[in-house]
Amino acid sequence: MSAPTKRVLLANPRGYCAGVDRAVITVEKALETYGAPVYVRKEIVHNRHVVETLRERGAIFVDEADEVPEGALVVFSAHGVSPAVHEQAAERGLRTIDATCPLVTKVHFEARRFAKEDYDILLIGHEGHEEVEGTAGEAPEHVQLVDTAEDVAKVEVRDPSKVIWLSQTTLSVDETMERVDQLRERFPDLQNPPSDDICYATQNRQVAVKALAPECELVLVVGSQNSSNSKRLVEVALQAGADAAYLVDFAHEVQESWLDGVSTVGVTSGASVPDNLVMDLLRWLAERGYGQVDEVTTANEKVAFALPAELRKALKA
Ligand code: 2E4
Ligand code: SF4
Repeated sequence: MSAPTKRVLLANPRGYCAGVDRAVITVEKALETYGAPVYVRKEIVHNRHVVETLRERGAIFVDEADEVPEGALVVFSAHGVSPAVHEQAAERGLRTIDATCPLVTKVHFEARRFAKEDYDILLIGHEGHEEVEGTAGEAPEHVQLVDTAEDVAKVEVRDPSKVIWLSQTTLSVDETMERVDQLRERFPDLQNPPSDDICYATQNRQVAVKALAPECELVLVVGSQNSSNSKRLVEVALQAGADAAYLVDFAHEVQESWLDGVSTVGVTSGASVPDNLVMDLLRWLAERGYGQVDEVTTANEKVAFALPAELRKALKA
């Protein structure tokens, strides 16, 4: 009997989204334009390789704006910041470039708008994640964070006819809808956001991994441990029928034993992952007999965002 064919199913879309591309280019251009060091509040995107590469070029990553020397230049990460962080930066006389993804900014607008209309806002998202800290910070008096199913029972609202849910941009679509159903059982008049908060890139990457996972004994997701959207791809792959799924930053982290008895390996990557890391993984797999690569395409992305206005102005000058 001949051995079963070994192959890779490669998800498309995968990797960089428009918001990450913009944020990474923002730091690169800031370094070129102003010279090192350029301070960056938090990781510009949640990817070890990206952060290390920018650090080598002169970016200094800090946790808070008060670690930046007065008058220096600081870039805010793609995940967004609360108004309090903008105020803190202004107090220290910092020059700022805001690399918040426009699709995160859209959710900030929604939070401000519904707070102004005096809604109770139920923000579905992961406790402690920078993005929900920024969004909630737009209207702390009006926002309650709903992370787990247990949180649903803890919610208290002033007027059950004036409640809306919003969400983090990088959640699992299915899990979020579960949470919404649970919330709606408690608050039947719960309103939906005016448009999807889970962004196009998050949704497209989940659809692509769902399409290939049922055929895979193993799915490898390239991405970092602190990357919400990358972690969700592992969960979605498992829910869609993959026998096993793992998150790895680099090809060398894949354990040979994961390949035992595997004929089809699914490969994808999070929205913060440069494609050269996926190419490294494909080479690593080819060296082990998985040289046949078939792409599974479920969407054709054409989204692009202009660079932050502060930077465009400087580049024109
Ligand atoms: C900003 C918003 O949010 P997550 O942890 O998935 O961030 P990551 O940096 O991995 O991905 C890019 C990104 C940035 C996603 N949403
Ligand atoms: Fe923006 Fe979506 Fe990319 Fe996040 S994953 S940076 S919200 S496009």
